[in-house]
Amino acid sequence: MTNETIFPAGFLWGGAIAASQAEGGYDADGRGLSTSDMVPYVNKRDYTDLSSQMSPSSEKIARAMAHASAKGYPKRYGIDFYGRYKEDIALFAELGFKTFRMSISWSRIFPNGDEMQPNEAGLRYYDSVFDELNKYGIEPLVTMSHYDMPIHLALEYGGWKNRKVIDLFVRYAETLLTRYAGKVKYWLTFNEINTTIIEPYTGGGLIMDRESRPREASYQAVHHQFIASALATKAARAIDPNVRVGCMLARMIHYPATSSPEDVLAAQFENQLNLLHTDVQVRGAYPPIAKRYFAENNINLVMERGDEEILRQHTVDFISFSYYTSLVAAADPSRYGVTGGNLYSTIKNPNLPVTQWGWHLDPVGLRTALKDMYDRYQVPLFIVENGLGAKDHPEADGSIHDDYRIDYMRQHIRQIGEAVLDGVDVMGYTVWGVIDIVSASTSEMSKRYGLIYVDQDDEGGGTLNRSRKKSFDWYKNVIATNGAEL
Ligand code: BGP
Repeated sequence: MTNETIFPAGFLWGGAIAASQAEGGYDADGRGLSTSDMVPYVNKRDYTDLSSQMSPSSEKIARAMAHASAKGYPKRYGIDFYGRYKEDIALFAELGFKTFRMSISWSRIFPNGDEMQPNEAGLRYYDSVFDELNKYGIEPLVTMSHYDMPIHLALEYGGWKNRKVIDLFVRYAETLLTRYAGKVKYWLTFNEINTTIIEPYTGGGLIMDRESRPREASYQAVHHQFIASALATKAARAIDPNVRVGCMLARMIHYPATSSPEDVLAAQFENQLNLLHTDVQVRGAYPPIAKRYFAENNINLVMERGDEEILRQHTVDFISFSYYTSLVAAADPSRYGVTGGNLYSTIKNPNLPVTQWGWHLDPVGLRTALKDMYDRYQVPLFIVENGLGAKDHPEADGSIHDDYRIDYMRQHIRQIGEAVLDGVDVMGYTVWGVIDIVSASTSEMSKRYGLIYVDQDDEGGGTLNRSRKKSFDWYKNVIATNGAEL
């Protein structure tokens, strides 16, 4: 029996990957080394200490630069989407995708990042990928920078802390917008732009052992990314008026640890700091809270004359965001044995189960996040990342009964439907890691999100063969019924 669907006609169902976690081909056709190529695979890491994994030291980077192969650096080989994109896109078409979220590897287009001319072989590769998607009627949704930038810009310029990188990014963005006008309608500038605050190397190319004032450096970097994003948005409108540009936020919704007014205030503050990034890119200005926060944390932002006008004039058309989990904030996090403050808080929520990686399972939080943001901004919202990282275990016949992933997606899609009934304008949903790819934070393959299994292990061994998990047919039906059958 087909239920009446809640989802609007034209709802953009699909899936998402990132170049640095999927492509491989790290040195193919003139591509330059990227920040993501510097992160080695380290087995049995402490998941609460992601920074050691996601933010390599200068010494680690020097060692990686001298390592002239892909072995031991999972993001250099990914799952060979670079060579197998036609096979993978055929699977996405079989799923019935309306859209496919991917990113462009900046160093494939500008190997060092500061060249005057782009690498034609890199541009040609993405022409082929977009042509393949459009052949199946799948709308590309493209992120310009998803946790990667040419390592040359990190090493020689200091990453996004250097204002000169703005012009280099705008040159890159204009190259993409011009080349792919008519092929790409939906653009995102920076993936999870708030990650520059949480993991400054991953988000902003900052090498933290060179930074004497890390927090100030991170906010200076993200300010430059705000300007770059606004100028890229301005360029988009000039080059191809048919495109729509979105910002992209890791929505990290925080609940108060108790109903005490102090804990409520602490949670509100964390949510304000998170939404600062969408405030700037949607409303066109820093929120009032920023002034006191910067003053109290000795963050002296250097803004140039005209910056405020740029931000005000060139705001985005829609908000895209990732949602995986919810967090807990407390006025005194140390009462819960948490030393690093509330950001990326590890305070446990006693009302919620957790994943194998300790992330709270909270589908209702997605509805809350959607309602909060729509109330605040009244612009269309797009969930471009949501999914369950889990250790999948193939049966003897190779099949994978990932009912846990179906259940996760079913519960979260149900809550999106509730938000639609609440009046929220939701553009679409792209499940994260539609095909197994290298984990961003841990560089593992065993943290699998995919509806498509890839035969590759954490050390890079395996056939790379693709196979459909149980969730593949389930999601195919969700799309075919426009969300009526979950
Ligand atoms: C988001 C990133 C994605 C993806 C996802 C899952 O922050 O935008 O790139 O990796 O997190 O995270 P992980 O792969 O670390 O489990």
